[in-house]
Amino acid sequence: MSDKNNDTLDKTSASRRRFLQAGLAGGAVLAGASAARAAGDPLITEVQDWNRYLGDGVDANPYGMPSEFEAHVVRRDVPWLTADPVSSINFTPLHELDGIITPNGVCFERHHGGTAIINPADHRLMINGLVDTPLVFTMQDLMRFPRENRVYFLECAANSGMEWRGSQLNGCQFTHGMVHCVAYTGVPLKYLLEEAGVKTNGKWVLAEGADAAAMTRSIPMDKALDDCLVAFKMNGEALRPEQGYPLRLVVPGWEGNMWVKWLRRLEVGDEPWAQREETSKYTDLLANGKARRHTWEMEVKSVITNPSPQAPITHGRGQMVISGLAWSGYGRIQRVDVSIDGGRNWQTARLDGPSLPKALHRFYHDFQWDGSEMLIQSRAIDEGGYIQPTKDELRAARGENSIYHNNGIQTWYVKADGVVENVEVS
Ligand SMILES: Nc1nc2c(c(=O)[nH]1)N[C@H]1C(S)=C(S)[C@@H](COP(=O)(O)O)O[C@H]1N2
Ligand SMILES: [Mo]
Repeated sequence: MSDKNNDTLDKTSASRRRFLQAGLAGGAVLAGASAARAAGDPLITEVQDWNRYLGDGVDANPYGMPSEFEAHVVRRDVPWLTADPVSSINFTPLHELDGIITPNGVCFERHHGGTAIINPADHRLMINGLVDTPLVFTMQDLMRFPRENRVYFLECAANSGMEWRGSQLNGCQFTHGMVHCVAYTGVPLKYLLEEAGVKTNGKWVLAEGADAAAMTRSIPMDKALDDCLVAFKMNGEALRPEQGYPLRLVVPGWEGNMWVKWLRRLEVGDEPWAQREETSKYTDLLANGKARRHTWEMEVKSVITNPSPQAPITHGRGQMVISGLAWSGYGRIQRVDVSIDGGRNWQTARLDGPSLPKALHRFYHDFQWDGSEMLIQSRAIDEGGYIQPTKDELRAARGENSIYHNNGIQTWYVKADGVVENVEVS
């Protein structure tokens, strides 16, 4: 009798397992989400305060802020990297975000001389050097030029730099959080240069910031005329002060350092200027003692944002989602592969959301976790066919002295209890 019952039970649970596997897309039956389980739950059986009392009126928040329960979703820094906050860096909380757009309040900040506070009425943009007519624009002048809206990622060349010699920081916010992706509104730089009239020997543009660091970078004329923007809005509203209010240069796909904030001057010249930020910094020292310079493009890269060390698995085995970001300074992402066994086997992930050139792409891998340890990795391929390298491949090509342009494949070690650690496999 009891044997029979056990048989029946076994059959039931076996067929239920099959259903869970086959019924992924429907998602109707999820472990832990059944109505029966909620039967004695006071959150179901009793009326809650927020259901009983009136809430705040429309005047409570003239400028809306995230829910108080999202207070942990903030930029964070790494104390040993942040000896002096005016020349430092904080990181985007990638593991708390989804989709492809970074909310303005959590875009990572990198500044060399603190945040300049500029009244737009006092801001000027000068174009000088090898031009027919040197010009000075007010913000109002700029509003008279045709403007465009485009979504781009900005990645600091030093993103993942602390991981060159081995895994170190425990969280994708810290290993990969020097990136954000924003919808910019701005005037194509080409229109402003055309207005000034670039002389035939004008081959380079020096962009200069109005901050205390007066950041300067040389940009080749081809790029300046191609897709650069002089932007004043991010995600529909004015740039945040930290992001260069009232004006910043957008240099799509190229290293963040060139995206000069608080943009005050563009000088046209016939050769690069060899400024600090393109000689002693933002060059890549190779094993043979020579340095790569003018390494502008941010090459194809990806990272799994969930699960990750700051975002462990808390729901147990069964149906789950691996999620992450992929991007390439050369264009669109064509494909992302995900591995759960340290790169031995790969599955094609599902790209979702707009696929825009030089923007973040969101990927998902929906699968059944059997509860055993995993070494999870993602590997992106861009539309040019460039495949994201392993960290070993990267070191074989560039040695171990580099800081910048680390686009190697990241590994997260997921333990059976769902806790995640930053590791490397070779
Ligand atoms: N004027 C100015 N522009 C600047 C910087 C700066 O310190 N001053 N930092 C650069 C660096 S190194 C990076 S990575 C990006 C960071 O942009 P964000 O603060 O919007 O993330 O801005 C760049 N533009
Ligand atoms: Mo940077």
